Amino acid sequence: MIDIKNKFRAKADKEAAEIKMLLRENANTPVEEVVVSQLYQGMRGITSIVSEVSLLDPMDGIKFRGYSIPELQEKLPKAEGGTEPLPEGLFYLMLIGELPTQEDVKAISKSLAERSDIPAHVFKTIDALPISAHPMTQFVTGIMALQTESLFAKAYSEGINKKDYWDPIFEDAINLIARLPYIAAYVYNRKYKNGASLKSDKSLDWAANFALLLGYTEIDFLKLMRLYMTIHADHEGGNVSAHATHLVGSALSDPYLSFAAGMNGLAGPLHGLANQEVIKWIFEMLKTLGTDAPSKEQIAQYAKDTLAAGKVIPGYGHGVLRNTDPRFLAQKEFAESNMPDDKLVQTVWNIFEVVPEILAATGKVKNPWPNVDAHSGALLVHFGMKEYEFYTVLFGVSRSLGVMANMCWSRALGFALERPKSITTNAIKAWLNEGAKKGEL
Ligand code: HAX
Repeated sequence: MIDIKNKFRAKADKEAAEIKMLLRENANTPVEEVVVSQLYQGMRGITSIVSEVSLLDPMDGIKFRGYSIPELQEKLPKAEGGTEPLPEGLFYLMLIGELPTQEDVKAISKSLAERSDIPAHVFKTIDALPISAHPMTQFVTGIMALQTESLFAKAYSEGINKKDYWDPIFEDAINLIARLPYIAAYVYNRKYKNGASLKSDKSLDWAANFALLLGYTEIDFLKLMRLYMTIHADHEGGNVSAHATHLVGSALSDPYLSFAAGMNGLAGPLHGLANQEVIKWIFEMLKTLGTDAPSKEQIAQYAKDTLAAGKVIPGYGHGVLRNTDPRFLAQKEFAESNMPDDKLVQTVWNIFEVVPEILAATGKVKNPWPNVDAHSGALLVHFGMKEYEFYTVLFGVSRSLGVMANMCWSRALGFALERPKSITTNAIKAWLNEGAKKGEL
């Protein structure tokens, strides 16, 4: 890991020098016009954050350091006999900006396995919650309890030089990624498996060991976890979980505090919780219709009824994407190879055939196509993981890869405290009146 850390530092130094040059010549170059409606629409489309590790194209979907998901599936190292990329490889790519070798990936897997010990108080803190607490609440509570281990918080209290912030941040980031599967699996076993003890095999890669911790040993589930942990890792910097982590980190809150903030955002139904909402919506539909194989006509009517009741169709739509999410397609391909006859999966595909037209017909939904959450639940149910309230925790474990890689970059580049300007409607009105008087508007 020390080689990877040194390589990261060298890359960050080079990039810091490039940004300095860029700013010397372009500090006051305007980026784009912001219109009044954007202030009221969640800042949609306003370019305001630099996140080096991934970039989202509205039509082509996410690219990690320039590589699309199909390219990653081809180019990232795989486990022996595996068909899916290893998420450690994606982490390396996001962190270093280059495709890793098999050896680089092995070094990360080994380091993660070595760093995965968790102090007992973390589990005791989770145990203080009622078993009925949502898995995301239990997960975030565990992460907060783990904050006692932050090397950055300790170094800061001892007066670390700001040039060295990146070092304990880097260590915290890797330690956190190493430990999250254990916290997640503890929550799963506590809530759904009568507190069964965790079984791990530290010789396995990170995602496969996570599958084992959750009690799943089927080889295809291990493959699914590698794919799942790869495709959910990052979605550029503006989505709620990435942005919240970045924002809180900009106050020099340590990686544990920052990641917990991001996870609280992921737990919202318009963001990561959508993955549980999708399967809940489908299960309710099957129950209402009294069938496990609804026709397209039945699905269409159910979707229309959902809209008429003033609810969203979960798993569809996006703040940036304007096309079918390649993460949906990667999961569809996985299902086509591994479980083409699964009835729930077929229902997901039938929903994909009828819902976009219905959403488009509303005339207001900007993206009627499925996002990542539309497919993931059906794959998990296939392998027996029916406890859908847990799904967002899986998403969260994966998301740590992207937001932690990004946090390493933010501190290594010395990014500033985030502090955008807010404004009142009265101030907007005054400004509009002023402009109208001067004939500028
Ligand atoms: N079902 C019903 N209505 C929808 C819709 C959907 N799937 N998607 C958008 N709309 C509605 C919006 O609620 C909005 O309605 P109002 O004008 O009445 O407020 C209108 O269409 C315009 O919205 P938009 O501009 O197309 O979409 P936004 O950028 O405002 O919102 C959301 C993007 C993802 C929040 C939205 O599409 C949605 O609520 N989808 C369902 C929930 C979901 O799947 N979330 C997960 C998104 C991906 C993600 O973060 N994964 O973790």
